[in-house]
Amino acid sequence: MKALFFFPATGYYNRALSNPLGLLSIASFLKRRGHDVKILDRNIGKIDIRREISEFAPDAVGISVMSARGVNDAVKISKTAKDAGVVVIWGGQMPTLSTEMALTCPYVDYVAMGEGEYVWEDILNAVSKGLPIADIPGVASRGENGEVRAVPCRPFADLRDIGPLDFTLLKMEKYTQTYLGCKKMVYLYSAKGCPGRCAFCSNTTFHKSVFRKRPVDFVIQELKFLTENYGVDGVYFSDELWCLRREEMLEFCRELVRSGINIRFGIQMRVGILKEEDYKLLYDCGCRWVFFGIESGNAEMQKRIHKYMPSEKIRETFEMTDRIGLTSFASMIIGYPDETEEQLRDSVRLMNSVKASMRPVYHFTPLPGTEFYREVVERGIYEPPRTLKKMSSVIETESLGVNLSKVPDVDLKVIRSWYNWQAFSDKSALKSGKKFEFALDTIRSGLHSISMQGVFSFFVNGFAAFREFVSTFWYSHAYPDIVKKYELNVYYK
Ligand code: B12
Ligand code: SF4
Repeated sequence: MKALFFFPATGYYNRALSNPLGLLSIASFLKRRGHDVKILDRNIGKIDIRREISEFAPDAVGISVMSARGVNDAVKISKTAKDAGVVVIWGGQMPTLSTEMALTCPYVDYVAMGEGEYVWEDILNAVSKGLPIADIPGVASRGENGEVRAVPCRPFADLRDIGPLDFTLLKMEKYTQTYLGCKKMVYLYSAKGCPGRCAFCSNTTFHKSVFRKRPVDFVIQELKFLTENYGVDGVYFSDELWCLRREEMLEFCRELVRSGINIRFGIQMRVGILKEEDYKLLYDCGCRWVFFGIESGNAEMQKRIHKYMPSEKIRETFEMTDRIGLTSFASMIIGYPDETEEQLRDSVRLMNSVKASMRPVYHFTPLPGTEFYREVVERGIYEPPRTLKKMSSVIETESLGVNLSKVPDVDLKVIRSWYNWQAFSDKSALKSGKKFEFALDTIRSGLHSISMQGVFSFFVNGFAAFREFVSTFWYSHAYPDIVKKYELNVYYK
């Protein structure tokens, strides 16, 4: 059977293009099972949807909708596929967490919820035998009266059964980017989920707070393939949590050294799991950056978001990574529901007292599938978008969509812009010591990403990038009173 997968265009996006791992995993799995598969990423190059569908003649079209950003293009692809008479299935985070909303699109036949590998295999088998798709575990559909009917998902798959990624299914050369000293960095995943229950994060719903590590031999095999065939010299492990147990780290390091692969990599970790000697070992094996979500510096807020991370422990961790020479990221969320100026000041204080190289700050966004989303909707203080069109205008976490805190909008914008500007104007402490490394990486990857989508998009997206730059500059320079109020410019030793 033939399956054609699309990754929708996200429009203007200030980050580099990155290889769609979810679709790659599904397609690799199906290919190994004898199906004919193709992945088309609408973010790289111009893709004529109609022509591709007519030439490939798929039995079903799958669209990966990661967030609200992909919705507009996903609708466009779905309409074209439906016009061609092909079954259309949406999957990924957005349709899993907002299933009813996804099914309001008249061109979507089904939503496949959760992990896509086995449900797709079932769908292709059903299509080949003419059996009903709506009865398959993990499939949601509209009933006769328009009501949503969802069959519960299978239990999570064993990641060994899902198998390794087949990178030949993507144009990997289009996705390599410069990043923190790497000339050709790509995304890879080595784990799924996280045992955490943070109130703002959809991991609790999507991964049911279950952490699963991929077999290390798959990851090593993939690293080998990437380095040998595409000259990849860096990998960003995009897992929510790279490792939960020290033994997993030890096993990876041992196997990486044994393989002889020479690569730089970055990971996302939680404070308190690894010790200094572990980070030292990771550094010796090629790890160069570690991302920590510290989320808030206020004890009460830490409790409310279920992070329970003492500030002292956070500071110790950053001192440790600093001593080792790792580039470290301390990431914070601002504008939580009911957050006060005092609580925000505590966050700024913590941010400015940790020895982090970079301090990314994100605006709180009520994401479907999260505890905060349910809470603010129930309390009636947040009116979620009721249509796909409205939903697609929500730019999660990067811009201030809705402010549910007790802090004025402008304060939130100044705080985020302040830290962004510090990174952009080279006032961060990147460990490579290269001048304006972050700014140059951002500009290079931004230009690469917007140049991929054709001349018209280049100008539209270029203008959006320019507007964002001006806004960051403005908010970080034009409000000295707010900078003073939160002591944004006071860094502690
Ligand atoms: C890597 C990553 C990125 C990369 C994207 C790389 C890429 N091109 O795929 C970058 C950095 C560019 C990125 C950007 C954004 N991201 Co992001 N990202 C992630 C991250 C950390 C990992 C995703 C991943 O690759 N996982 C590994 C693969 C194997 O799993 P998967 O993607 O979930 O795919 C499986 C299933 O979802 C399903 N599936 C996927 N596609 C399809 C399609 C079909 C048809 C079917 C049936 C099934 C299916 O099957 C797959 C295999 O099992 C997740 C968190 C997470 N760990 O899930 C956040 C996450 C998906 N991102 C998120 C957000 C908010 C964003 C941004 C909006 C951030 C921003 N402010 O700009 C943008 C949106 C970009 C977009 N395209 O819409 C949220 C989404 C929340 C939501 N939807 O409500 C997440 C969940 C993080 C979080 N907890 O908040 N992201
Ligand atoms: S925010 Fe991070 S630590 Fe918290 S639940 Fe989500 S993935 Fe886990």
